[in-house]
Amino acid sequence: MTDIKAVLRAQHIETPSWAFGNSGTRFKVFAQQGVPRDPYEKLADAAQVHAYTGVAPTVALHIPWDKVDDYADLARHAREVGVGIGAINSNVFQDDDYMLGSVTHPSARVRRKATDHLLECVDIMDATGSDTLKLWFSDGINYPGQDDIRARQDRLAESLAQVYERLGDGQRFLLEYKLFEPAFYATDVPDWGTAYAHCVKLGPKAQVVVDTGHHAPGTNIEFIVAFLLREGKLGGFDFNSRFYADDDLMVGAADPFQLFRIMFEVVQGGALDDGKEVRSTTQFGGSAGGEAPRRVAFMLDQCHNIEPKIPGQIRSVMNVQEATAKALLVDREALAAAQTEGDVLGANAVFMDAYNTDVRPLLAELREETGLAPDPMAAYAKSGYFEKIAAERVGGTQAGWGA
Ligand code: PSV
Ligand code: MN
Repeated sequence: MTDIKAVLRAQHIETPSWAFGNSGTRFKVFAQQGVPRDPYEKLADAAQVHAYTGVAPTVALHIPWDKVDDYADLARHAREVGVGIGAINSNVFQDDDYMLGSVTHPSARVRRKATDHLLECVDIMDATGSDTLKLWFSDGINYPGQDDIRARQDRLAESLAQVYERLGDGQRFLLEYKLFEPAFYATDVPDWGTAYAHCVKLGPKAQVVVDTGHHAPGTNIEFIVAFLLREGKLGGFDFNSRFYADDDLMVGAADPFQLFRIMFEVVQGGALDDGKEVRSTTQFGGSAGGEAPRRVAFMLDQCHNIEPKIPGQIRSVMNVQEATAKALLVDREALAAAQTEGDVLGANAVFMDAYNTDVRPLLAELREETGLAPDPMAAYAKSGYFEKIAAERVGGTQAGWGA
């Protein structure tokens, strides 16, 4: 039987540096008190999330939002405050040159510039020790006939191949898809199938990342998760929740049942087996040779536009933990037996029993066993950290997403 507590103790949820900066919609970015002025302060805030939850030991960076002169020094600072550097997120969507696309742009000069940025991100992985590059392209077209859809796929493939070649041993990239926005007619990587096809062609160091906010309403995300895991091509998640489009709200806030269903497929697919998900490196998926990290990265990709940021991240991590605990509680033997017998209602009851279990006491107990406070939200609120950063971080320019 699965040792549920051991798996939960080994869980690893990655926080995004940008969640600690100011954010908003295209209508307004609201400034909050105590917001970091630089990547060093973002890492210090992310370390608070890990300090109170015990399961958020790495932080994703976004380049150029987290551009510094010395990345090795930034990684040293991260270690000093108690976290590590996670995925490096590229950004080829905020330069005037990218109005008509980045790696799929009709101009070879712009494509070169975009691909060079992606290669620079691999240099940053080398300097920080990160093993994962996350690629999301805002590329697409707004009007029928604007550009050649098929030629844009060729250009995408050519750029991805260059980045793939540059990856070192133990490094990988995750290709992220998104249905629409900012392109409104045809996005160049709109869905998991497109991302999957490019990754399969490239080999084991290319995997798909599922951002839970990037689908058409009603899409069965857990099916995608099950399929990609079966193919060895699920590289990770960008967790968040949504009511309408890519809302980037706290994961588990809009639809905790969906999060549970996703985490159940993660458990079923063996991605959390005995807590071994953390940084094992064995060949996984694809056809070509080469070592690639096997783990599924559980990352948050959220913005806290109106709620305080550090508690917003703590709550999100707890929501993922709760969904994971419930998924682990599913009696899989009983479920399999009911399924084999064709007992539709019995199988559904096994599933729902786990979802309807209150796992908060279990998680509180687990935290106490590992020397943490049982309620991370209350412990953080009592710590005085917010009052300290609000008083200290005066002057300078608060970090934002550069929109
Ligand atoms: C795009 O919407 C996205 O999900 C990508 O992961 C970006 O890197 C991130 O959001 C920026 O917040
Ligand atoms: Mn994302």
